[in-house]
Amino acid sequence: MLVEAEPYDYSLNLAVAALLIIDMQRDFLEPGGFGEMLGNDVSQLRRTIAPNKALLAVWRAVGALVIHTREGHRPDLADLPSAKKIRGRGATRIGDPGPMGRILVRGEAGHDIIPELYPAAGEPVIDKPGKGAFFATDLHAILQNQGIQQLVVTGVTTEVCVNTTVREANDRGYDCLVVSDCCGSYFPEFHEMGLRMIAAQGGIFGWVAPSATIIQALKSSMMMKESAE
Ligand code: TIU
Repeated sequence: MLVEAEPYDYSLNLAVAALLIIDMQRDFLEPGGFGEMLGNDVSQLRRTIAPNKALLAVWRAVGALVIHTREGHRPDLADLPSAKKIRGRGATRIGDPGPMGRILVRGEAGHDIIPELYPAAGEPVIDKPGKGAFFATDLHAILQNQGIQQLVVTGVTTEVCVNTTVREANDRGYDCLVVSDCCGSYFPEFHEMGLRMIAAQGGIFGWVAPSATIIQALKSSMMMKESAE
């Protein structure tokens, strides 16, 4: 199916496509977590919840693969580089206690995915120690094992974990379609530029389209499938 996108139509093939939802965690979207600890206004990200919910519902209805990621570290912090721990010179750091448990530590409430987008049984969750979802994870192996070639990418934040992941995916041969309103940044101008950097130069890293266009295409394909049956 063709999805109208920047810089040109994206040819979405659900048999080889996965929806990759990046780091929609309480630590980034709710007060008291890592995002706020870095000095950010978390309300900037919350506008992405409703469109992600709508896209996720339709994606699940068509029966295509959904993968979630979470940024965070082992409780013993053995996988936390000192450079990452001390960066920002903040009073509260990764691993320190916060209102939702230890900041960005696996198993803590703040590290988990927000209830609105909680993974369904059987949907892989990738725990990643870095900004990119491929670094030090089994994401590439999981995608290869399922024959995935296309990634529809959403989540936070546009210029940090979404951009890093899309760049990593691009170099590994995946065609990424980034969903503009399903991504968000603490900085609106970085969100805008983060998306433009992906689609510029003929789609140097991938394609960009709004969720409404993708949802429309998915619903049309479901209707065509039903009428053929
Ligand atoms: N700070 C910021 O914008 N993002 C992160 O630290 N991680 C993700 O983007 N997930």
